[in-house]
Amino acid sequence: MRVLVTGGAGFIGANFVRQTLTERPDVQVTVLDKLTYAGSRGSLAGLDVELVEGDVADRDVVDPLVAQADVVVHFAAESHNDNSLNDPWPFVHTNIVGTFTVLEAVRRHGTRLHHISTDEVYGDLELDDPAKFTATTPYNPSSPYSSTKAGSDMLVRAWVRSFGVAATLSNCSNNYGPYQHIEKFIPRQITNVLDGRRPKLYGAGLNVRDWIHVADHNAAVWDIIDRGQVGRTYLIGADGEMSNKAVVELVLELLGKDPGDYDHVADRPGHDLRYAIDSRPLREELGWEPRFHDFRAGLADTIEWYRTNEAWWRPQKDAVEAKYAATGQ
Ligand code: NAD
Ligand code: TDX
Repeated sequence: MRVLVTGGAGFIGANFVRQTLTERPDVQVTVLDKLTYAGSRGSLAGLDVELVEGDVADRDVVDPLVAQADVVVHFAAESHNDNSLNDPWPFVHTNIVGTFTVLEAVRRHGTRLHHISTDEVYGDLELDDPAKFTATTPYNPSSPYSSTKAGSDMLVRAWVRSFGVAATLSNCSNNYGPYQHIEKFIPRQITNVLDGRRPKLYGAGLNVRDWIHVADHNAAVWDIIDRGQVGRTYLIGADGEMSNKAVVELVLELLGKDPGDYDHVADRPGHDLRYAIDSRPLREELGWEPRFHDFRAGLADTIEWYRTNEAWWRPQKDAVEAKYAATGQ
């Protein structure tokens, strides 16, 4: 099987490629990635993959790659909410125009597509709401990032219905694990502590995220490609709800520091309060189960990865922190 992975030099995509090559020797992987600030050749180092450097919104690049593939797994996106508040245009370009470009190519060539999306398309929940997001929760995105992901999902659904494109979709909760860019919450705090800086919590830190290990997300993606129903949306989550405050305190504790040794900084404008995924259909229909049940153990492994892979993140650290400092974060 020939798989084209867009955004395969980013966090989840690179883990997907690594996992696929380890677990599926019959799969040949080509990565299409623009190598933006978020993509890195180093994340694919030592792997037997073809890396094509190009823009997923460029038809001339995308079309011949899709023509050669049996399946396209579309991870490529601008992915960081804070960046989308500072400059939304790349989000419209990559997330909307890029997904349109992929859809037109799979339509022309009859290629199977799996579209990767986020739980943020559903907006947020109150802290005490017993409800969780399901595939029928109305879309209500809050940020330029989540609204462009919502737009991309709508395009995929329309291309399935109007043109018979063979696509599945998944909306996953917050991922953690190796190779995550240090602009994101967990790796930012880990590398802050490793670098002798204090972790930074937005606002009071009561916001809740539903954490899942990246390996569990990617295992679910393969289950959907293998056994999912075309046209369906699957929600991926591992019942990992935790407040940001609790996560920061755990990072500090696991690194042997005082759990209170962090700063409260400016809150994110429009900050979603809580996300929570009901993943029962994925579990009951496709038999998926997360392997990383213990967040503490998964986080300890992740900390160890950042400790032993400083060369991967160190060159970015000062610039990332300078950018945050400019917005009081
Ligand atoms: P990331 O920012 O780490 O990686 C994105 C990759 O896409 C990078 O390698 C980047 O170079 C590439 N890219 C960006 N613009 C491109 C373009 N125009 N053409 C080609 N490549 C381009 O993001 P991530 O966290 O790995 O997220 C991957 C996907 O998963 C995204 O679609 C995101 O919406 C979705 N998702 C992420 C999470 C999460 O917690 N990180 C959760 C749910 C869904
Ligand atoms: O320094 C920080 N301090 C802090 O308190 C940072 C960077 C974040 N936060 C908070 C904001 C969020 O409540 O932590 C939480 C997680 O923040 P991010 O890592 O920026 O993730 P989030 O905005 O929840 O979005 C992530 O999950 C869904 C991914 O970045 C998205 O791509 C994905 O769709």
